[in-house]
Amino acid sequence: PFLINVLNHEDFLSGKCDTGFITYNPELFEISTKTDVELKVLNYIGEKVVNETRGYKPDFNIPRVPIVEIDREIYGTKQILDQYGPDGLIEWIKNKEGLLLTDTTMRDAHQSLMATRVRTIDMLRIAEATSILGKDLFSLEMWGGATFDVSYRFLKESPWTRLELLREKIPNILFQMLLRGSNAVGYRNYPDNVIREFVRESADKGIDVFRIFDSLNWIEGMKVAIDEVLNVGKIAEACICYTGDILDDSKDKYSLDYYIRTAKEIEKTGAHILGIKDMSSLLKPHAAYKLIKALKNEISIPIHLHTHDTSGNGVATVLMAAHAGVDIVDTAFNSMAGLTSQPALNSVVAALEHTDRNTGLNLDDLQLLSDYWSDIRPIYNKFESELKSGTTEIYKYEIPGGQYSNLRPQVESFGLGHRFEEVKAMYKTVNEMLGDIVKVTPTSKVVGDLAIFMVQNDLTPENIYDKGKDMAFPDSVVSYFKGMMGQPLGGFPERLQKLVLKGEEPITCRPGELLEPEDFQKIEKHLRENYNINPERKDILSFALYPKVFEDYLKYIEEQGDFSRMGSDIFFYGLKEGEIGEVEIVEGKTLVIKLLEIGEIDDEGYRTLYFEVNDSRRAIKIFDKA
Ligand code: 3PY
Ligand code: ZN
Repeated sequence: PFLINVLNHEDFLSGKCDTGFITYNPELFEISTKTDVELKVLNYIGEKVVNETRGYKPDFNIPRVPIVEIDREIYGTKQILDQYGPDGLIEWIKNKEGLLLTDTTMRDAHQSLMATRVRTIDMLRIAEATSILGKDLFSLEMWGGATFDVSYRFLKESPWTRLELLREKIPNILFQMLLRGSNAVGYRNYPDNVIREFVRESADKGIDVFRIFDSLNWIEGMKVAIDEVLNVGKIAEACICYTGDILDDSKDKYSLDYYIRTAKEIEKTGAHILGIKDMSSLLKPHAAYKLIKALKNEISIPIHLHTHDTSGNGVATVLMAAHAGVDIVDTAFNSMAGLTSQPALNSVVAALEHTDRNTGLNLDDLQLLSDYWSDIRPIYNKFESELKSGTTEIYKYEIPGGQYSNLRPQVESFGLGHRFEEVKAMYKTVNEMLGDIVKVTPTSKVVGDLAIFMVQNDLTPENIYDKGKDMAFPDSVVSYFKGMMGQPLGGFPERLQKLVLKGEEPITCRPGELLEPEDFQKIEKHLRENYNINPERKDILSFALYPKVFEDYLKYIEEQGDFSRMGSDIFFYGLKEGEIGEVEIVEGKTLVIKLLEIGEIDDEGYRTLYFEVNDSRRAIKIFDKA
């Protein structure tokens, strides 16, 4: 249609148009873009309805968004960091008597409960209320870990935009991210210049606290990231990943001594905070007390505890740690807490009222935030695991929270759903074969991949030792034994390493030392030439981290459209027959769409869907793949 508009324009007809024609007459092109965007939205909804939900959509509550008065002067931990720098903030933490809390709802809670699927739009709606009602929180963990990859891969939205928009709406609470050391927000080692640039860009866009870990507790693997965080003047929180059980003398590989030794090494790196990262919910309440008490005597930097509630003992662990003097703990608003997620924030606040570790947070305010998330959560129901209660079997299997809830669908995707119990038992066996290692992304994937491989091929450890020289092991296992994820405590089991590597020599240095620096200019050129974007540093980094995922995302946006402003109920379920939904297409522009009817399938396999869009009738045809 736009061609006709252009051709009929009087300047065009009189031959007066030059290169300024388009600039001076933008309205001529509006019809085209409008119908194009509209068509893409209808197609998206049509595909959902015809090929995914087949017309089924549950009823969802309208989320209760608390009304708050915006306070431009609002003051929180972010202002302390900005005014007094990292050292000022650390002093402030040390002088604080009450327990400080981090809320993980926007990162680990949904990563662990609902496969990281919570969309930016659902975070933005509650952002201002979080800023006001949660003003006394220490930080919000809202970025990093799996959120980066999943945003692009499955949600088709930019994680950078999420960070920037949340930062605008929450100016007062520290933003925290999870950084997998030299694996950044990925599953493999990246060149040092990628790690450094990524830290710089994340800091520029709004991250204040970088929680850095190495999946083998190998300090070398964290040093580049820590160094860069120190360079940019943000908070470096370096972690020890907790595994084993310090209460059990028969488990002596990861003893109290080991943790004290490692904590001292971390303090020497210049990190501002020590993180205890209990990703698998293995830190029992009394172990937490013992560990924190001992560490408080041995190091002087503040301690931030991260745990999960998989075992059902999460709140007890937090309270015992609080009693032993831990400075900060991770929790999630109650409606997003428990099970494989973090212990319940509101419950911890209530438990500590009228004690010397009182958090100072207001329970009524926190309830409003929790209520909002309890309205949002059902939209993501299909991503939740079947786990209904905490389980102490986690102490036996040592599987991290996020992996535990994802393991069943993963095992099912291999056609092994009926052998799930065997896979879990094999996970434990594989851990023993590897010499009892720290299991967290990406080493947890190594253990999971090898366990699935063994169950799938009916292999026992003996079979592996007998016939392993002729087996092609999963990529992650090869990469692990090559030393590409760093060096495990006590070294690699040599016999297995030889079988896996088949003559190839493993490395013993930091993988980053061997990797060629990334050529950012080349990436910029590639993106400029192939996509309709003006690549910024964040785009270049996204490509450096996830080339295929990022290109697929760019293609999707160009070809299918950008649906990041579409409400999540429509994004995941489309519309029901007769339902009216509002879809914002660009800021301030909304389509009111009613799905009138889903037509019968025709001879060629298509269904016609009839819509009303802003009072005009539209019909589109969708191929029914069933
Ligand atoms: C991650 O790396 O994403 C984790 O949450 C590890 O616990
Ligand atoms: Zn976690």
